[in-house]
Amino acid sequence: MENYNPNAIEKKWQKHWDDFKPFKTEIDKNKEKFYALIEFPYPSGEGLHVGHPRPYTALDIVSRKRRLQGYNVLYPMGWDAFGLPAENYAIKNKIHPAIITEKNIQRFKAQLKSIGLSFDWDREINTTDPNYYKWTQWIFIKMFEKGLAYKKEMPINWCPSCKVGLANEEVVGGNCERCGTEVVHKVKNQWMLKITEYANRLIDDLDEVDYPDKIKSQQINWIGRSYGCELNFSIKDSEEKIKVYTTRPDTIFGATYMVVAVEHPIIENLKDQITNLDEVINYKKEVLKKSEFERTELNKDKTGVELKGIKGINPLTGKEIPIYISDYVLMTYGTGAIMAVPAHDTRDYDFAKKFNLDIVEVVSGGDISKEAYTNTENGILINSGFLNGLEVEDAKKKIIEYIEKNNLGHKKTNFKLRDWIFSRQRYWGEPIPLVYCDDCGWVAVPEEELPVKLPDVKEYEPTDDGESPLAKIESFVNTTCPKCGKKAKRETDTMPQWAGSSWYYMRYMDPHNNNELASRESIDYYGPVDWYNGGMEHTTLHLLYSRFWHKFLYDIGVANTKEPYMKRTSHGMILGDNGEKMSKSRGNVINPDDIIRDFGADTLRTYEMFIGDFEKSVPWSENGVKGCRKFLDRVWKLQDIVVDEGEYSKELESSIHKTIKKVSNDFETLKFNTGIAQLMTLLNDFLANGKISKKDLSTFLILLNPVAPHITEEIWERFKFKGHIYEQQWPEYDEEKTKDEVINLPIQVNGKLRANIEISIDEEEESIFSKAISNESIKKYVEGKDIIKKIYVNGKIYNIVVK
Ligand code: ANZ
Ligand code: ZN
Repeated sequence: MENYNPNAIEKKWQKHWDDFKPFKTEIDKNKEKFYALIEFPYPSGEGLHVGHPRPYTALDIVSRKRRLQGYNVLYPMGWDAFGLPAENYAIKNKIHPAIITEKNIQRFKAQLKSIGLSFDWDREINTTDPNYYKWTQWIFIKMFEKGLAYKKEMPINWCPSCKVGLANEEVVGGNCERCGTEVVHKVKNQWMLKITEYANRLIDDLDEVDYPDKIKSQQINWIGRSYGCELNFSIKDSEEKIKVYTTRPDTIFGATYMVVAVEHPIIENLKDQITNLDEVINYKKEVLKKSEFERTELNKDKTGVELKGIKGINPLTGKEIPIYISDYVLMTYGTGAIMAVPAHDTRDYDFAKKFNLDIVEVVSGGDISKEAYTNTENGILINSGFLNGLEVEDAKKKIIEYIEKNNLGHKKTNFKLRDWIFSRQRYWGEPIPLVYCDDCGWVAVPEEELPVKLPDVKEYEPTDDGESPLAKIESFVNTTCPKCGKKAKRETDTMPQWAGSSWYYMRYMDPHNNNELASRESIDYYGPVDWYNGGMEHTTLHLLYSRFWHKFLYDIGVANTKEPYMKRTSHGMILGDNGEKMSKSRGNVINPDDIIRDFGADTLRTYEMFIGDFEKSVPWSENGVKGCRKFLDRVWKLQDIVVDEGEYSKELESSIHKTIKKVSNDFETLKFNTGIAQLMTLLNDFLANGKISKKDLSTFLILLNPVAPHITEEIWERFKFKGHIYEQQWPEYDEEKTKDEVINLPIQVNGKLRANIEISIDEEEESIFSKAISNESIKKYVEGKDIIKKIYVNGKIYNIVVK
């Protein structure tokens, strides 16, 4: 028999799958559906890197296995193709982004096909296709009609390098998520989406889905729901009041000063009473230069200025307390003002130390001479009048009752989440489908006129003042008002990159529909996504955004479930062989094309799944690749030892049933590596046995097929088994036969055989030893003697040496 030659085999099967489309999905109500989804890629100019196939192969394995188990599997692929890189390339090379994007897509697609992924290519989508973004625009208009899209002048995060506004989610540590440049604030008129309206549901509905805890808690923290109360502090000799937001009303007796944000209106309102107004204004100017990130950094030196000439009054102690402005209080959260409780809040503590302010302990249990006592769960209230002696939770209830009864304030839930800044001043995105009319205001483009297509432009360069390149195209900008017919102007901002991906999973269900984003029938059948794998970095971006859009689509009767994705998993990164992130500059990038050329796609797939824990980051290893290729070489050799027709070979039966069980289980629980290891063990058993039945072989091939689809189909065909593997059934196992086998183990004492005892094949040495020495025929040789050595040859013999 000739050697294993993956290149020839793999091309042959890829062509076969292209021609016969065994992975094409149609609605079939007699079959249970399974919808597997992986995050569709941005088709960059660099092509695929070895990180991409890891999640793709993982869900390909699950999909192939589920098909064999009788499910109707939807496993689609497409392109998230709007975005800055194509546009930046266009600026540099004066080539239209659509042309570059198309070229990149063709390359990506060829690469994906060369890996043998079982996508239903007839459902391919592309977010930059007008037939697709027509529906992205349609959803936006629905949101606009429901008041969820609104335009607002506000300071936004602005990346001076990308010349584009960013959403909060796109700012990481004060820097642009994309290019790392420090973000500045710029006041701009922006389209906003009211994601905050969904804040509670975005937290509460997480109970319904199977996501890793880490993802759930990251979303929950990002949304940042907190329960507290708003309450008014009077100002001495003034009608003005300052409303504060606190989550710790129980600590109110310890509020020894107040802080308001530098933007707080009280400064303007009481400017005649404030005696150090110049100092205040200067400080404000300094603070406004800083980013929100810098302002709220925990470990920095505290700064601030007292508003001299005015005093607040603590409504519970009746004491006059000073009022400060400081950068650590933000105007954008709560009420923009706080009651400061230095004994129990770290930032207040640092501030009080610096400005020599009173620190009054109101919950006992800490040592406030050293630091603020913040984790007061088990504390007891002190120095707090009628709250004294209570535990924190009880004190909260009692004080809120008091506050509400005395009209000082009321309970309040707050969120950290802000509305989604949805405008981008760039070319390569979906045009926002609205028109401005002097008489009618903002008017939606009528549905019949969608999509609003991106016009051709010559200059893609955004302007420094933050105007989209579209603003320069008169023929695009000037239009008529859909309502009154008068002259009107189009919106020239485009949507952010996250728009198209916020609903793409739905389009896959019915990708060619020209009348609806997807038919009711297809949504009812395929929805929701059963298993969605994607990057951890999208937890508070795409994953959150798409859950929001889905909930909106649910509210307007398009979606049929509250949540889009029933289960979410996340893969670790593949690092360079030096353990660092793969990057051009480090020179450690591995190109999957090279691996496929030198070792074959099946080796690449096997290796990417065998490389380590799916959820962990792991370094690439050339030796690991070679090892997987060797495994497949040995699989190929199985052909030489097939001897007869019959059922499972008696000697191998138990191994086979165990393998079916383990592989079936491991492929569903992200343990692809141990599943493959089990297949390697079974292969060893086969080769050690020296001969196998056709039934042994066919079962092995089906089990390995999801991981290595080409070689297994090829061997299947060579043995003239019926049809193709993709038409077979996943094997079943017999629980009884997976039980550990019992063997008779010869026991020697000082090298002489004295007994045989029954043990199970996996039995621990310790247990074998105690069985052996309590055996009657062994006892007499060891009793009263010193045991100086024990030698166990796994499953073969046990020798005890005594003196
Ligand atoms: C008094 C207090 C005592 C507070 C105490 C905390 C601990 P979360 O949980 O994140 O919602 N705060 C309120 N508005 C603020 C603003 N605009 N800028 C900065 N800080 C603000 O945090 C709520 C707490 O953060 C509030 O409760 C308030 O300080 C502060 F032992 O009030 B607290
Ligand atoms: Zn009009």
